[in-house]
Amino acid sequence: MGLTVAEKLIAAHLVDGEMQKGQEISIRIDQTLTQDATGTMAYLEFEATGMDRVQTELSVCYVDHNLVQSDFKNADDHRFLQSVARRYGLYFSPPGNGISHQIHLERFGLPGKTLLGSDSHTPTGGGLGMLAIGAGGLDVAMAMAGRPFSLIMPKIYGVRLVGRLRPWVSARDVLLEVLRRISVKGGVGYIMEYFGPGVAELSVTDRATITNFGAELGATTSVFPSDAVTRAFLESQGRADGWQELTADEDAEYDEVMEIDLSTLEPLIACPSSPDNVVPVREVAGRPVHQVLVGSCSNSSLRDLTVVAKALEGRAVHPDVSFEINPGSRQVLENLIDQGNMMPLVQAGARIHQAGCLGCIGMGQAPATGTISLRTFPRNFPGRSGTKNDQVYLCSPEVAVASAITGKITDPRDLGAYPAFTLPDRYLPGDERIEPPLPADEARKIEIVRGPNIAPFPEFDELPDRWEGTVLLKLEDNITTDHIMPAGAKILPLRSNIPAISEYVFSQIDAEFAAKAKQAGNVMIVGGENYGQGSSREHAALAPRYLGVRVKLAKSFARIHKANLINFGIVPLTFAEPADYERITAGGRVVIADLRQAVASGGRELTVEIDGQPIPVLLDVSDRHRQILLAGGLLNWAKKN
Ligand code: MIC
Ligand code: SF4
Repeated sequence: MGLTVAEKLIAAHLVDGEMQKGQEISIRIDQTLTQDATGTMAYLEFEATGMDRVQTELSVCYVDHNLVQSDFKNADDHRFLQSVARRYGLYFSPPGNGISHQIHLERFGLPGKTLLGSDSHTPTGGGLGMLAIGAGGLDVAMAMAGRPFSLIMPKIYGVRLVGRLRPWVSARDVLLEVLRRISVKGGVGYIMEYFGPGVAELSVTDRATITNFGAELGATTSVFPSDAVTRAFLESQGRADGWQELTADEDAEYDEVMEIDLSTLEPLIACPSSPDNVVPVREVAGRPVHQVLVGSCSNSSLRDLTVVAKALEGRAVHPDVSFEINPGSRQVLENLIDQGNMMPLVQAGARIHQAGCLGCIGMGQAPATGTISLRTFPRNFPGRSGTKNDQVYLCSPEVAVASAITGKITDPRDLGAYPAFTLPDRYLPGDERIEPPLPADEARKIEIVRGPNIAPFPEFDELPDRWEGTVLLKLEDNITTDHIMPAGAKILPLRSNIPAISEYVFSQIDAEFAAKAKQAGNVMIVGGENYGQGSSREHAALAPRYLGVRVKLAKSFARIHKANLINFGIVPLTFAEPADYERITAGGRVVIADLRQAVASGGRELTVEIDGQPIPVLLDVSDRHRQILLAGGLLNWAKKN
């Protein structure tokens, strides 16, 4: 039987296990990326491995999230990261250079390679035909130390594209359509692989928008083939040498297939407050908007900003709208200026920001109370914008600009003719500020700069024989890591300091959670389906663990969060009978009489006693995971081995 693109990528990197769906496999990692908000921890963890230099073909340390320097904390972290990159042989991309995923696509990503990134939107690289996977910082640290990455061999979901997008409809609408069909948990356990004649109609940055936003399906990653379009993109980046063709075999078989006729798509929009709450724009057209943001790793390429600039030529932004541009990278900015497309933005009244994540992670740009904010971002989880009860809609750059002009949600087809534009055959590289790795002898002389914001990594104990605790929270389906460990301008700067950031665990849900957890000492959290969706932030496991959370019981878990729980010694249990969820109340007293023995035994079934009632639960983890849980976490385990 022939292979899909994803299977070929896995086969070429397989170091352990068999490519049988549902079985654990390990793959070699060629490249890694980190961003600052997860990177500081990842490098503290890398240091703990005792390695002298990264072992990958290429590793990049980006600073793109914590750009607001309202005190010393973020600036401290930036200096720490720069010194770490110099010391351990990484590329370093400083603040202002742009978003990790956009820059990686432009300057480093290559078809046929594997990329592990400490950010859930790492699958952006799938647009180039890479196997690009998001993971917790500790997994990325281990990959930098040369260890293979372990994952469950995913099933392959083929998305067959036919036809061609019509004017004013773009890549964002393709994934909104997929989200509309299969929801934020529809991709769990799958790699989404795009194929069919419609693929050739999409540029690499369009493909990257789709694989990036595909993170919202809960998928392991998403991937496109590498073809002539990929080669042309690499040529435009002066990197054609790295091109290789990578396509699925004629007789490749997908576990599921859906077909999308691009020519039938219309402009779509995700309503508050989930990326899968998708409707055609015309259904919500006319609602007044007060903020429109174009940016983020999903939609801030040169193409995206060029369309916006062209649509604004001779037009102005509505006076009630704050229209803001967050460029994806310095390269995007340089080329936009070079092509003469910055002027229409400025003259139309756009607010131009530095390249980076900014409001996408609540670093500024919070919307006004009770108003609608339209964003070309991948996430609109409740409160993520920084405003309580926010009303954030997700849409394409086309819908964004049309709405900014009219002051209300607008189907861009109402603007008339689609603006003509061309993109450069050869981009200005825009990487003046990217520092290449130092040679090993120079690197060894570098001293790592640790400001007071960098707290040492906490020590954790082994799994106890018997565990008794309290159900402190009982939560519904689709709880995000933004609920568990919120971000935003106030909390993000504490990412390098676990004791400090742990004070904010679940603070959106219960402002007293941290105090209650410390008092209870041993805590269990109960959740519904798809628990922990969203970000790769390991702080959503690490900080609760610090507060005494040792067991989580849910109907199902999101992939990265489950891996992070195991990495920090939190036991991820699922209900054997989902109906038992109803039998649990917050405040319940939990006893797991033989926890250690149950984890060590290798058995899948165990019993948890909650308020005296036995509840059958499952522990679906590999043998390696069991060893990690017994040791109290991956770092403890790695030190022993
Ligand atoms: C996000 O979009 O949620 C983030 C912020 O980029 C996260 C990483 C983080 O929490 O630092 C992600 O997507 O993994
Ligand atoms: Fe940054 Fe937003 Fe992309 Fe996360 S989703 S990496 S915060 S731009």
